[in-house]
Amino acid sequence: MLGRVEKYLLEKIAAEKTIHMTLIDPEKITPAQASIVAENSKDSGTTAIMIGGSTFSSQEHLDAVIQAIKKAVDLPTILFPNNVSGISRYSDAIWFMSLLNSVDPYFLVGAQILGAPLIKKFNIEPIPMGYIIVGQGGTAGVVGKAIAIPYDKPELATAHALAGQYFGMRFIYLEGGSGVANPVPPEMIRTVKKYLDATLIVGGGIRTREQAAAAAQAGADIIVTGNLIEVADNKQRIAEVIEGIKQKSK
Ligand code: 1GP
Repeated sequence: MLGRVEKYLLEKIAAEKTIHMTLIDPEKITPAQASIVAENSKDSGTTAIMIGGSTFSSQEHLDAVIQAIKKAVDLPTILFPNNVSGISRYSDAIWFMSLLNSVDPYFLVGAQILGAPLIKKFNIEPIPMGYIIVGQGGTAGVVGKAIAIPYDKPELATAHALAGQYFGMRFIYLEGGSGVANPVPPEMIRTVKKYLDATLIVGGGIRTREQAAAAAQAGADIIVTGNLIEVADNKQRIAEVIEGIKQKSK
């Protein structure tokens, strides 16, 4: 049976075609700032809040950030962990993810084995997701020891995505890397989407209405933005990205 958060996401995608999620990196923000970002993002029309980063934030701080978000908005929270330390009892759900193009078994299945008992204990909803790093890959690529798939090799991204699907992962994430200059190209999204029978998430370097519209039109079901919350006019900028998604939605 599907969990509550996954069901909510699928219903939103069915109704709106493509949805937006805001990624909050706990390392870069105080709990008070996180509540403001969550409120602003909700006002702009985001569907859920993801929490995670590529480097380290203390467990205590992560817990405080999530508690602040939960207090501020009634949107679901989904952990986006880079390691076992990215698990918090206060989140509704967690991307139970494997970095499919990592050369290190720790990021394929090792961290997941260490984290699984905690997820059970805390009763967090696990949502199975295959994570694929493409293009420059940013910090996530380095930390996760991934062999990033070049943007001009959409067929390789498709092979990874299909492998994830056949393993039973219901979500596939094409990650260009946080803050990268060039987001995942529409051609790669289109090719993966054509063959994939899973929900497709795209993120990394999406900053404008046009980029979001192009990703939505190419077939992204979920578009994630993280860095955008750091700019002064973040509320406006996130609203523009969501407008782009709506205008050009598939
Ligand atoms: C990173 O895909 C996300 O994991 C979001 O990237 O921070 O560039 O929006 P940005």
